[in-house]
Amino acid sequence: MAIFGGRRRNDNPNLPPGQHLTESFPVLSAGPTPSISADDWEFSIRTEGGDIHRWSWQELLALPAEDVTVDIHCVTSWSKLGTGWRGVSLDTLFADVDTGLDYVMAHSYGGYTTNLPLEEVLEGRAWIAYEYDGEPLDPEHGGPARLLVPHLYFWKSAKWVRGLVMQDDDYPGFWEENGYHLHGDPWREERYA
Ligand SMILES: Nc1nc2c(c(=O)[nH]1)N[C@H]1C(S)=C(S)[C@@H](COP(=O)(O)O)O[C@H]1N2
Ligand SMILES: [Mo]
Repeated sequence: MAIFGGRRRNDNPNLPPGQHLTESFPVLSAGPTPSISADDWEFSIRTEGGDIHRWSWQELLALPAEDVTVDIHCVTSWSKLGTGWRGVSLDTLFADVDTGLDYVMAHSYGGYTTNLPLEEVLEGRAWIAYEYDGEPLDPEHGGPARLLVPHLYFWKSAKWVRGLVMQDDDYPGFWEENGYHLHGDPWREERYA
């Protein structure tokens, strides 16, 4: 650890400023873990005009899946490098979605929300993940499925995700309304508004 211009830096090029490494996998939830059975689970994308694209659990599993290894960065300052996930790319889910809107609000079972620009969840940058480290995703980490948007702080990766709603503007979600940054890029330390 060295001090440059009063700013804390670290020697690991994969570690954003102000972050430290953790080997454990902390659980951070604003409320209780909702329990959703696979039979009741559904994921949807809603566009302007009320158009709704829906996937049941079986339909999600039938889509092409990707195995991704990514670094995750929590705004509370822990980072975990090289985490392994399996899930469906949002490119796949958006393939037949026709929208002129530029923002999405992710909604979770349990009520959590978080906002994202559409272009930042496309082109291989976001997934609906249902396995972690080769195992079904633990309920406390968002199982049966969570959003995974690893290039932004981990609060953007909505656990127990149930759908995305297209928005005409970058309206704040749960943490963004409570002082977190609208965007959340860890490399720019976009922690708080
Ligand atoms: N539905 C939901 N998703 C959520 C949260 C939450 O409270 N509810 N917390 C966010 C925050 S602040 C972080 S850091 C990560 C934590 O994920 P983890 O518990 O799997 O480490 O989930 C994010 N997604
Ligand atoms: Mo977080």
